[in-house]
Amino acid sequence: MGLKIGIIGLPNVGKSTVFNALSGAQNAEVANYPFCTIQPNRAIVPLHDPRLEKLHALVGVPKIIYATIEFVDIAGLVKGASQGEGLGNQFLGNIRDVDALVHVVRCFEDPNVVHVSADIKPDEDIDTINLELVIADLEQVERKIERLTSEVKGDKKLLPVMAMAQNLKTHLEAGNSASSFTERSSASYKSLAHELRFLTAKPVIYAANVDEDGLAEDGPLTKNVIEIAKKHNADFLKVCAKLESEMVDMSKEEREEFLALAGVEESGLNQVVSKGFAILDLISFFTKNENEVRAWNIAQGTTAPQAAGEIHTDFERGFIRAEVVSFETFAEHGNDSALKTAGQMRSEGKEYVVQDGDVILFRFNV
Ligand SMILES: Nc1nc2c(ncn2[C@@H]2O[C@H](COP(=O)(O)OP(=O)(O)O)[C@@H](O)[C@H]2O)c(=O)[nH]1
Ligand SMILES: [Mg+2]
Repeated sequence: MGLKIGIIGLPNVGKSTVFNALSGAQNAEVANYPFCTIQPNRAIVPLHDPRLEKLHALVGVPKIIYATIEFVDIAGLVKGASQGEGLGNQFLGNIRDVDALVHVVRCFEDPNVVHVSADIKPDEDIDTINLELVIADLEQVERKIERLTSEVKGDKKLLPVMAMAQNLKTHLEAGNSASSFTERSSASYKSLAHELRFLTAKPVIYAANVDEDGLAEDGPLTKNVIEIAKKHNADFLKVCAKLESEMVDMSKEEREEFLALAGVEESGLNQVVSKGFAILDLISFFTKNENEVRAWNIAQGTTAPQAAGEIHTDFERGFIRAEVVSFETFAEHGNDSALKTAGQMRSEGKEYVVQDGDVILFRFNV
């Protein structure tokens, strides 16, 4: 599954610094002026999973291939972006392509780094960005209503969609996001959302970018972000982008020591990746052969043939059955022959819904 998470926020809040640390490479230029990152920058980030590492050790094959998430550093969101300010429209298009958003909010004080407004007020900064997203969605809905106005004349079945679009328009006009629209479960809304891919319907994680002191203890700016995340029913995490970027070239041990010194247990970046994965409602399954063990991301509820299709479309078409064992059971027995002797390897058919942590061997015809 091509999972994409967009990093958004006002200029100079630390998006590219977070992105660089994530990609581990300094390929998104970090600079102290707005609009530095004009092209969207993309990084493929592995999703570390201790289960896969254990599997790798047990199976003893050369390669370990993690499931990945793609991060996109999206620049240029400023007040007026939806009206084309600061190359705004182009950036809004980039956001439409992603599955979830990490909204970086500046909570560090540094007189050397220019902020877009005189003071750092997280709630106002967040509102500025969110309002641009709402306006962009509103424009989509308005254009859709225009199209529907002529289409309903020939097709009365479109009337409920039209009514829904009108309701949604009213909802957005009041400054609300699509994710708080109460009719989200209706078929008409779903067809609109599927077509228009609302920016404000995407799951959001608010990431407070704090200074070193802010990591150990929440300051007033961070508390402000936490409050807003609660209000929006969104996830929250804290990251010190500057610190993370200093850790890029360190070994695992050095990093742990460094984090301990800063008074934190888990790196903010790890949380960006793991919360990003969690928010997308995904699970992982594992495959293995003589060369590699590998993890794959799938949505909850994916059937065995669909999961096989993640690996190769031919696998889905020619699917016969899947030999399945849970990670825990595999780890308990240690290898395939022990599993078989114990009668623990299950043979599953087309209807089987893959579970998180399944170790699977697909049988198929080509
Ligand atoms: N003091 C401090 N400066 C930071 C932090 N994160 C980013 N910066 C600086 O803020 C400036 C803008 O960062 P950048 O990542 O380019 O912001 P972007 O415009 O949101 O992509 C750069 O000079 C960074 O070094 C931080 O956590 N603390
Ligand atoms: Mg940037």
